[in-house]
Amino acid sequence: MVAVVTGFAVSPDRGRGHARDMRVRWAMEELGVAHEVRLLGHADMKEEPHLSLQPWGQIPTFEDGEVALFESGAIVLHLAQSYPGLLPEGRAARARAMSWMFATVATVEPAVQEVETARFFESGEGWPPARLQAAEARLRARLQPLEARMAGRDWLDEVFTAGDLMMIAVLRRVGGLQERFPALAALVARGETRPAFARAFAAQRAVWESVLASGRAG
Ligand code: GTB
Repeated sequence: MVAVVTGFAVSPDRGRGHARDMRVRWAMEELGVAHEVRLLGHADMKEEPHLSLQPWGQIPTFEDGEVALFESGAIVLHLAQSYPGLLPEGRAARARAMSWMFATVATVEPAVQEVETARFFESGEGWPPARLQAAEARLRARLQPLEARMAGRDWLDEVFTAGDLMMIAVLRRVGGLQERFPALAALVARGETRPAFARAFAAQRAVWESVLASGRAG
């Protein structure tokens, strides 16, 4: 049996690998999990059977035999616990890796998303400059301690873990990282050079290339 993950049929990220199926695809490539991707249009996402898998009609979801999951962090954690390679052996190091996973989705990603919402998704909706600046300041406050932590390190902890994978997937969406947070930009670059990342990126990119070729890009 092959695991199935869902992704956008026409991704608003235009093939940049910024949507949350990318982290699941990447984790599966790191772990050697055979999988297929079920591509969904917007209407498919908001009706059954997808709604039974994801209450808000979002991607990604994950199905593997009797396991059906939503929430990208939960999916990556499930994968990391099911196959060796993304969580260290030692109990303490394993627990720290999970902390980084939760820190990504609970502490860093909301700040990234708030800035994205203001800058891109709701840019025409008159966000007052002061509110945008406040969102930018909240994001900086999340990223500065991470930048400091990365001094002299390759990864967030001793070895590459699911915590790095999650954090890198989110940091890729931050504009001007190289200029403002060079150590985080280096972390992202390190992640992006991993063969598993390249395979996952190419797979989602191929979906966008076929959208372009078929004239459905909009
Ligand atoms: N907490 C959930 C998770 O981590 O799985 C959030 C899932 C989620 O936000 N999914 C988004 C979705 O399905 C796609 S990834 N949105 C459609 C909807 O809600 O109707 C978010 C995303 C979208 C687009 C870009 N982009 O264009 O760069 C980046 C990220």
